[in-house]
Amino acid sequence: MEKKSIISLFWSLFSIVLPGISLIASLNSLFGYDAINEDFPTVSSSLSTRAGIGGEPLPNLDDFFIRRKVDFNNHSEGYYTDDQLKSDWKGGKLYLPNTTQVQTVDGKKVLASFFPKGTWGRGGGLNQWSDFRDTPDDITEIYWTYRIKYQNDFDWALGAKLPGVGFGSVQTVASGGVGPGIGDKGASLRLMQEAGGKLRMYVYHHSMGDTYGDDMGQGRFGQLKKGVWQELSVRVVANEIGKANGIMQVWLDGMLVASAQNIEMRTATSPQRINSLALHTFMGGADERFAPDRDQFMWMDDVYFWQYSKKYLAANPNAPRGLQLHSASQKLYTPISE
Ligand SMILES: [Ca+2]
Repeated sequence: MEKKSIISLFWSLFSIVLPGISLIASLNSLFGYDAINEDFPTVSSSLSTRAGIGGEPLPNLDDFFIRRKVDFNNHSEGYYTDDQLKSDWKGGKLYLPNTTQVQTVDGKKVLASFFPKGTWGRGGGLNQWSDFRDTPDDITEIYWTYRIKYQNDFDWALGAKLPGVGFGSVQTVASGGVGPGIGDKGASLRLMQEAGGKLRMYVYHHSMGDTYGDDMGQGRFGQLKKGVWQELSVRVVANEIGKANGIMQVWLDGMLVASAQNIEMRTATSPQRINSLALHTFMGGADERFAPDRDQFMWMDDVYFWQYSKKYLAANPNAPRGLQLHSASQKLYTPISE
């Protein structure tokens, strides 16, 4: 009884202290781009402590500044709820009817995108936006990493969206065929799963000549598999104003599979920072060519939006930063690297 009270007192104190630490980190970051390279040892080590309580193996979280970590482990199975979505992503609302579920797959709680046969767009999967409003809008370089698995007989159809980011607020992000050009809207940078399980960049940017997103000259790349977990990572770095020199790089299972350095994500008058989070897994496109020929699932887990910590960058001068490209020979080190 007494021991229980002490533990509950500890947790009460812990839950008060944690948001306080995050707030301090947020305030630090208000001072602009350089704040990305500020050290966040307090935040990182508290994340380590918190994750360590579960007894799960840990990457060295001191090496990362984690903007979002979503593992679905504390959710009950069943249809994904607005409350779960909000607690995972700090905002957003599920489109209805929602088909996304929390399931246990290979012994792990994961997010299951369900695509009913013959549907596309909002017929299945996630079609949500969220944002980084809980952290200040100072992000000009970010990585995202997650595990992904397609069911054994998944029908790739003509393609589906995969998660990404947007510049500026959700309301002003360019997507859904607004081109050519995007005016003063914010760029959006996502991947698409294409026919045959290939990948493609899907970018709305300021020098865009087409109505829909651009592949930035990268064509189709990589090869997604069915029936196995794969690790997908993307890196985005904002361009210098007046130059189309922004970066997008993609890794599949640790191998660099595409690398673009020709993206104009911002102009002098458009949104400058990465504020928005595209939680997109839907099939499409906007017609039946994107519809699967069967009911099917795609699973995701351990979704991180992250940056390297200042401590890590200082200790690893060869780690790319800013407008430096990550080379193919350098192994990508992520919060879920094994
Ligand atoms: Ca999980």
